[in-house]
Amino acid sequence: MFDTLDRRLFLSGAAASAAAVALPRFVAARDVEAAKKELRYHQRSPDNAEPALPDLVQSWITPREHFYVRSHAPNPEIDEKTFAVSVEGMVRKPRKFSLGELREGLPQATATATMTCAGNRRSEHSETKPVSGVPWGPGAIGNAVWGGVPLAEILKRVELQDGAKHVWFESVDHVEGHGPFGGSIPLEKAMAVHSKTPGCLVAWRMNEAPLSPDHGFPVRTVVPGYIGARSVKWLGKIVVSDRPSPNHYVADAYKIVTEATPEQFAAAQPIYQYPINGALCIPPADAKVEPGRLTVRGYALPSGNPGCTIERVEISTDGGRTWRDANLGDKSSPFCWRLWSAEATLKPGETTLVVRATDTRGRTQPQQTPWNAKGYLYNAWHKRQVQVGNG
Ligand SMILES: Nc1nc2c(c(=O)[nH]1)N[C@H]1C(S)=C(S)[C@@H](COP(=O)(O)O)O[C@H]1N2
Ligand SMILES: [Mo]
Repeated sequence: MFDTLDRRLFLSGAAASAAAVALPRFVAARDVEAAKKELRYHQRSPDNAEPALPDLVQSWITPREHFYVRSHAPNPEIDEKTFAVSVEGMVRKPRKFSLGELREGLPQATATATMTCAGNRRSEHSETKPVSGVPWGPGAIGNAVWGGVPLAEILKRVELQDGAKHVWFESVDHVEGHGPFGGSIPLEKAMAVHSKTPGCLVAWRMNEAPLSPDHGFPVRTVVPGYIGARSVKWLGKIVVSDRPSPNHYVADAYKIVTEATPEQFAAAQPIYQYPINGALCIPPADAKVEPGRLTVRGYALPSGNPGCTIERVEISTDGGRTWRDANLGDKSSPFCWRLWSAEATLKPGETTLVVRATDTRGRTQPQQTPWNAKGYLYNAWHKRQVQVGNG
């Protein structure tokens, strides 16, 4: 059933090209829900899951079944008939946008952008000193074609008041002890429309299909270049303000602190952009590697600066003493990862493979990432120890 649905949407999308493609009326939430996932679950309901690393680098666009899920609360119940996104705060014309309006009544755009969790690779922080939180490997990342209404178009329609500086997003979910999940971004980012790089979206499509419940059905924000936490799923409310949101996930989480104390959280700035990153995905940790030639594969993510792309990826087969260039995949654009591969000749025994990426801003993955109490933004050289042959 789902295959048919997907193909139909894909065909209609291709035929209609850039024009807005209306979601067929007969698509029910439960059909979308049937989308299968091939992920390793750290936790269920709320679902927190990442793909096996070899699956992650099979294609530049990550199919939904291999796209990580990071949720703080179980998926909320949605009534499509009454669902609307309200826009309020420092605007002259506060109002609601119905789902029908978001899908068919407003300008549509697509943005190809990589989503990555600030906690991606957290388990490597824990090797220095344990940190709590979902123990992510390097799989909390994925690249998708998002479709929906440019956030700037929505904000234009409600007319911003002078002094507006930040845009808050609030979900309709409920996180135990914290209420709804929320995000916040500077107004400048919310309004940014670059000629070559995608702006922010109030998205209802992912890879030519309606968003699935896991990924925020019916609508979510997509903030290219920023940590995933700013791309709020199950979006119910947008608030324009002169300050960042007081929501827990802006004020007291997603900040770099050495101790998780109220004082440190109050003093630190929210994380917005993600830094350069990269990881080795093939061979995976548990692979049996034979002596001889091996194709090593992985991904590299440029820092979330507008216009920035991956310029170079280097690999080492001796733990980082000597390096050579990897082959870069053809597909590369701002706010998107780049896949890479390299041929390595491995001798029997223990070998440490290492990767580091550099972007067009000259930023390179560091040899070490300073430890922080919440385990965010781990982006050091990625190392993989492999036993070649019987050793
Ligand atoms: N409502 C809501 N939105 C959310 C979250 C959440 O828990 N609830 N998690 C955020 C985080 S931390 C990330 S990394 C991304 C993950 O998006 P995905 O599950 O579609 O991959 O969603 C963000 N949006
Ligand atoms: Mo995240």
